Amino acid sequence: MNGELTQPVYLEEKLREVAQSGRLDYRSRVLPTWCPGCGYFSIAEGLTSAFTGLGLANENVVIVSGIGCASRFPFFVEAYGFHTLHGRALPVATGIKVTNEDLCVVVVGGDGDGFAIGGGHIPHVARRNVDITYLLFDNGIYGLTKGQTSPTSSLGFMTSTSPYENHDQPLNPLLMVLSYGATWVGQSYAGKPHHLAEMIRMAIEHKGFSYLHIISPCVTFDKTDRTYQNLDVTVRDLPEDHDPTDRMQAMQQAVKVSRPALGLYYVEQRPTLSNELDDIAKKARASGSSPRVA
Ligand SMILES: Cc1ncc(C[n+]2csc(CCOP(=O)(O)OP(=O)(O)O)c2C)c(N)n1
Ligand code: SF4
Ligand SMILES: [Mg+2]
Repeated sequence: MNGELTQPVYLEEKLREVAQSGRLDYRSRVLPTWCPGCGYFSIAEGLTSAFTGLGLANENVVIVSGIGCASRFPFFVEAYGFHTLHGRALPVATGIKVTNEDLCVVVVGGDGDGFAIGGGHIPHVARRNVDITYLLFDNGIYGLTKGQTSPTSSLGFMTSTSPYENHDQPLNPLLMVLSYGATWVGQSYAGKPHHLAEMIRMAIEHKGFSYLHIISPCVTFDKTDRTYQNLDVTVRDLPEDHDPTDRMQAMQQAVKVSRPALGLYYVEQRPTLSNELDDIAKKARASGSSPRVA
């Protein structure tokens, strides 16, 4: 037997090792209040690993959220944070980014926050290519309010608001965001923490609007559908020959909802909203006159 494997691992040593890795630099003193086993812990770990990998200074990061279990995130990260209103994180994040281009702006929120009450904002950040990262935590349920059916709940799913099974066709967020013109679209899963950390890092590095869909189990209110047990066997990787510069190919993968594919669906470089605003300002200065109003 390999002697090294029999060496005891002491907690103090392990904690020192984690502290030296730099990951704790992005953890605030507020301990997460999520239920034990919630997929969101894995996302928090992925985000702090991504920040460490990118070497981002805490004071250059802003986490913006709406309302929900997912949206408690800013409290747990040592950075600037803005816990806004339900569904309103994206317009606030847009304002932050266009007024201070140097900041790394990350929006976090759940499927209810993003695709129910806040669904009207996503097309506009996508088409305007606002240079922010949107991490959408999809547990297919309203976790914070104790487990109601959400716009991404599966057909047949039973909750307190669909006691005779959900009859509403679920939305397909990946397909929607791809059709809105997002310039970076990917998918990951809370059960694959290394994949998740890498995808978050890539999303933040992208110049423009990056949308990362993260499938995440709500272990308290969903015991039957989006469980680790079920997801571990249904998720798959995107095919090796997938071309992420081809939006149609990305859409063809996005419709395969029974076997969700993980990875980078689509990427494109296009001027950001701030680039366009600079251009408009230049034109306005050059014209020397007030803009014409019809
Ligand atoms: C204007 C408004 N409407 C409704 C609510 C109640 N509410 C709080 S969180 C939430 C849904 C949260 O679900 P989701 O965004 O999926 O987040 P999760 O808790 O699952 O992480 C709702 C409906 C609210 N806070 N404000
Ligand atoms: S209720 Fe669900 S989503 Fe909310 S913290 Fe608990 S397990 Fe996570
Ligand atoms: Mg949810």
